[in-house]
Amino acid sequence: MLTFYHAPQSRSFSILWLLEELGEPYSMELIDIRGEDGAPESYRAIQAHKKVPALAHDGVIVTERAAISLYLADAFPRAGLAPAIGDPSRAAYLTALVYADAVLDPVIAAKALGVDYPPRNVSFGSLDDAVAHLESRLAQGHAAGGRFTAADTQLGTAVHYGMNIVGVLPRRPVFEAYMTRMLARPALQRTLAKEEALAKGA
Ligand SMILES: N[C@@H](CCC(=O)N[C@@H](CS)C(=O)NCC(=O)O)C(=O)O
Repeated sequence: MLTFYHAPQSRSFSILWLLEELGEPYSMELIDIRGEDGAPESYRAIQAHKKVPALAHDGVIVTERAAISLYLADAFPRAGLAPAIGDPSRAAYLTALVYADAVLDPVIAAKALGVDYPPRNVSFGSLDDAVAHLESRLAQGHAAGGRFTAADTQLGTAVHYGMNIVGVLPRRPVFEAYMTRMLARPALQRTLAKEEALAKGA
Protein backbone atom coordinates (compact mmCIF):
# COMPACT_ATOMS: atom_id res chain seq x y z
CA MET A 1 0.00 0.00 0.00
CA LEU A 2 1.43 3.36 -1.07
CA THR A 3 0.32 6.64 0.48
CA PHE A 4 1.64 9.80 -1.12
CA TYR A 5 1.64 13.07 0.86
CA HIS A 6 1.30 15.85 -1.64
CA ALA A 7 0.50 19.53 -2.17
CA PRO A 8 -0.37 20.69 -5.68
CA GLN A 9 2.00 23.14 -7.39
CA SER A 10 4.92 22.23 -5.18
CA ARG A 11 8.12 20.20 -5.34
CA SER A 12 6.13 17.02 -4.72
CA PHE A 13 5.09 17.25 -8.40
CA SER A 14 8.11 15.12 -9.34
CA ILE A 15 6.90 12.26 -7.15
CA LEU A 16 3.36 12.49 -8.50
CA TRP A 17 4.87 12.17 -11.98
CA LEU A 18 6.99 9.20 -10.91
CA LEU A 19 3.95 7.47 -9.38
CA GLU A 20 2.10 7.95 -12.67
CA GLU A 21 5.07 6.48 -14.55
CA LEU A 22 5.16 3.48 -12.18
CA GLY A 23 1.51 2.61 -12.67
CA GLU A 24 1.16 1.14 -9.16
CA PRO A 25 -1.98 1.95 -7.15
CA TYR A 26 -1.52 4.69 -4.55
CA SER A 27 -3.63 6.89 -2.35
CA MET A 28 -3.00 10.59 -1.95
CA GLU A 29 -3.14 12.66 1.25
CA LEU A 30 -3.26 16.37 0.54
CA ILE A 31 -1.20 18.45 2.96
CA ASP A 32 -2.01 22.12 3.34
CA ILE A 33 1.46 23.68 3.34
CA ARG A 34 0.19 27.18 2.56
CA GLY A 35 -1.47 28.07 5.84
CA GLU A 36 0.16 30.73 8.01
CA ASP A 37 2.23 28.19 9.96
CA GLY A 38 2.58 25.69 7.14
CA ALA A 39 1.37 22.12 7.44
CA PRO A 40 -0.34 20.98 10.63
CA GLU A 41 2.01 20.08 13.48
CA SER A 42 0.76 16.48 13.41
CA TYR A 43 2.36 16.08 9.94
CA ARG A 44 5.81 16.53 11.52
CA ALA A 45 5.64 12.89 12.58
CA ILE A 46 5.73 12.02 8.85
CA GLN A 47 8.10 14.74 7.56
CA ALA A 48 10.48 16.38 10.04
CA HIS A 49 10.31 19.79 8.30
CA LYS A 50 6.58 19.56 7.53
CA LYS A 51 7.40 19.61 3.81
CA VAL A 52 5.96 17.63 0.94
CA PRO A 53 6.45 15.10 -0.48
CA ALA A 54 6.50 12.11 1.82
CA LEU A 55 5.67 8.50 1.10
CA ALA A 56 4.38 5.68 3.29
CA HIS A 57 4.83 2.16 1.95
CA ASP A 58 3.75 -0.90 3.88
CA GLY A 59 4.42 0.72 7.25
CA VAL A 60 7.63 2.59 6.45
CA ILE A 61 8.01 6.29 5.73
CA VAL A 62 10.39 7.73 3.14
CA THR A 63 11.08 11.45 2.82
CA GLU A 64 13.25 13.62 0.55
CA ARG A 65 12.46 13.50 -3.16
CA ALA A 66 15.75 11.91 -4.16
CA ALA A 67 15.31 9.13 -1.60
CA ILE A 68 11.64 8.62 -2.52
CA SER A 69 12.53 8.39 -6.22
CA LEU A 70 15.30 5.86 -5.62
CA TYR A 71 13.08 3.89 -3.25
CA LEU A 72 10.12 3.68 -5.63
CA ALA A 73 12.14 2.85 -8.73
CA ASP A 74 13.91 0.02 -6.89
CA ALA A 75 10.78 -1.24 -5.10
CA PHE A 76 8.87 -1.59 -8.39
CA PRO A 77 11.48 -2.78 -10.91
CA ARG A 78 8.81 -3.95 -13.36
CA ALA A 79 8.42 -0.34 -14.51
CA GLY A 80 12.07 -0.33 -15.65
CA LEU A 81 12.82 3.12 -14.26
CA ALA A 82 16.16 2.27 -12.62
CA PRO A 83 19.19 0.47 -14.04
CA ALA A 84 19.87 -2.63 -11.91
CA ILE A 85 22.69 -2.74 -9.37
CA GLY A 86 25.77 -3.80 -11.32
CA ASP A 87 24.61 -2.16 -14.56
CA PRO A 88 27.26 0.49 -15.44
CA SER A 89 24.52 2.95 -16.46
CA ARG A 90 23.47 3.07 -12.81
CA ALA A 91 26.34 5.50 -12.21
CA ALA A 92 24.87 8.17 -14.50
CA TYR A 93 21.39 7.42 -13.17
CA LEU A 94 22.36 7.94 -9.51
CA THR A 95 24.42 11.00 -10.34
CA ALA A 96 21.64 12.71 -12.30
CA LEU A 97 18.93 11.81 -9.82
CA VAL A 98 20.81 13.19 -6.80
CA TYR A 99 22.14 16.18 -8.79
CA ALA A 100 18.57 17.43 -9.32
CA ASP A 101 18.05 18.14 -5.62
CA ALA A 102 21.61 18.54 -4.37
CA VAL A 103 22.70 21.05 -7.03
CA LEU A 104 20.06 22.13 -9.50
CA ASP A 105 17.22 22.90 -7.09
CA PRO A 106 19.35 25.11 -4.81
CA VAL A 107 21.02 27.04 -7.66
CA ILE A 108 17.62 27.74 -9.21
CA ALA A 109 16.12 28.73 -5.85
CA ALA A 110 19.07 31.02 -5.00
CA LYS A 111 18.81 32.81 -8.35
CA ALA A 112 15.02 33.07 -8.18
CA LEU A 113 15.27 34.56 -4.68
CA GLY A 114 18.08 36.92 -5.73
CA VAL A 115 20.51 35.44 -3.22
CA ASP A 116 24.18 36.17 -3.96
CA TYR A 117 26.70 33.67 -2.66
CA PRO A 118 30.31 32.64 -3.31
CA PRO A 119 29.85 29.46 -5.46
CA ARG A 120 33.07 27.85 -4.25
CA ASN A 121 31.95 28.10 -0.63
CA VAL A 122 28.65 26.25 -1.07
CA SER A 123 28.10 22.60 -1.93
CA PHE A 124 25.92 23.33 -4.98
CA GLY A 125 28.23 25.74 -6.86
CA SER A 126 27.22 28.17 -9.59
CA LEU A 127 24.23 28.47 -11.89
CA ASP A 128 26.56 28.81 -14.91
CA ASP A 129 28.23 25.48 -14.13
CA ALA A 130 24.83 23.86 -13.66
CA VAL A 131 23.55 25.17 -17.02
CA ALA A 132 26.68 23.94 -18.84
CA HIS A 133 26.50 20.55 -17.15
CA LEU A 134 22.79 20.13 -17.86
CA GLU A 135 23.28 21.07 -21.49
CA SER A 136 25.85 18.35 -22.08
CA ARG A 137 23.95 15.78 -19.99
CA LEU A 138 20.56 16.32 -21.64
CA ALA A 139 22.09 16.35 -25.13
CA GLN A 140 22.32 12.57 -24.66
CA GLY A 141 18.52 12.44 -24.71
CA HIS A 142 17.68 11.76 -21.10
CA ALA A 143 18.98 12.54 -17.62
CA ALA A 144 20.99 9.33 -17.55
CA GLY A 145 21.78 8.56 -21.18
CA GLY A 146 19.57 7.03 -23.82
CA ARG A 147 16.48 5.96 -21.92
CA PHE A 148 13.92 7.42 -19.56
CA THR A 149 14.52 6.70 -15.85
CA ALA A 150 13.41 8.02 -12.47
CA ALA A 151 16.25 10.56 -12.82
CA ASP A 152 14.13 12.24 -15.52
CA THR A 153 11.17 12.85 -13.22
CA GLN A 154 13.57 14.71 -10.93
CA LEU A 155 15.63 16.60 -13.55
CA GLY A 156 12.61 17.17 -15.80
CA THR A 157 10.68 18.76 -12.95
CA ALA A 158 13.63 21.03 -12.10
CA VAL A 159 14.17 22.07 -15.74
CA HIS A 160 10.45 22.80 -16.18
CA TYR A 161 10.37 24.84 -12.95
CA GLY A 162 13.64 26.65 -13.64
CA MET A 163 12.92 27.46 -17.29
CA ASN A 164 9.13 27.77 -17.55
CA ILE A 165 7.97 28.84 -14.10
CA VAL A 166 10.66 31.08 -12.61
CA GLY A 167 12.59 31.83 -15.83
CA VAL A 168 16.01 31.31 -14.26
CA LEU A 169 17.27 28.67 -16.69
CA PRO A 170 17.97 29.94 -20.23
CA ARG A 171 15.82 28.61 -23.06
CA ARG A 172 18.59 26.53 -24.62
CA PRO A 173 17.47 24.32 -27.56
CA VAL A 174 18.65 21.24 -25.66
CA PHE A 175 16.39 22.10 -22.71
CA GLU A 176 13.40 22.86 -24.95
CA ALA A 177 13.86 19.61 -26.91
CA TYR A 178 14.17 17.64 -23.67
CA MET A 179 10.97 19.15 -22.26
CA THR A 180 9.14 18.44 -25.53
CA ARG A 181 10.18 14.78 -25.21
CA MET A 182 9.06 14.69 -21.58
CA LEU A 183 5.72 16.36 -22.34
CA ALA A 184 4.97 13.68 -24.94
CA ARG A 185 4.86 11.09 -22.14
CA PRO A 186 1.30 10.04 -21.24
CA ALA A 187 2.27 9.80 -17.55
CA LEU A 188 3.38 13.44 -17.51
CA GLN A 189 0.19 14.49 -19.27
CA ARG A 190 -1.86 12.63 -16.63
CA THR A 191 0.20 14.28 -13.90
CA LEU A 192 -0.43 17.76 -15.30
CA ALA A 193 -4.17 17.03 -15.59
CA LYS A 194 -4.26 15.82 -11.97
CA GLU A 195 -2.37 18.89 -10.80
CA GLU A 196 -4.76 21.17 -12.62
CA ALA A 197 -7.78 19.43 -11.07
CA LEU A 198 -6.21 19.58 -7.60
CA ALA A 199 -5.33 23.25 -7.97
CA LYS A 200 -8.97 23.94 -8.88
CA GLY A 201 -10.01 22.08 -5.74
CA ALA A 202 -11.60 19.19 -7.64
N1 LIG B 1 14.20 18.58 0.59
C1 LIG B 1 12.77 18.38 0.38
C2 LIG B 1 12.20 19.69 -0.13
C3 LIG B 1 10.72 19.65 -0.29
C4 LIG B 1 10.14 21.06 -0.31
O1 LIG B 1 10.85 22.07 -0.44
N2 LIG B 1 8.81 21.14 -0.19
C5 LIG B 1 8.14 22.43 -0.11
C6 LIG B 1 7.14 22.53 -1.25
S1 LIG B 1 7.82 23.25 -2.68
C7 LIG B 1 7.29 22.50 1.15
O2 LIG B 1 6.65 21.53 1.51
N3 LIG B 1 7.25 23.67 1.80
C8 LIG B 1 6.37 23.91 2.91
C9 LIG B 1 7.06 24.51 4.11
O3 LIG B 1 8.28 24.61 4.13
O4 LIG B 1 6.34 24.88 5.02
C10 LIG B 1 12.57 17.24 -0.60
O5 LIG B 1 13.38 17.08 -1.50
O6 LIG B 1 11.61 16.47 -0.45
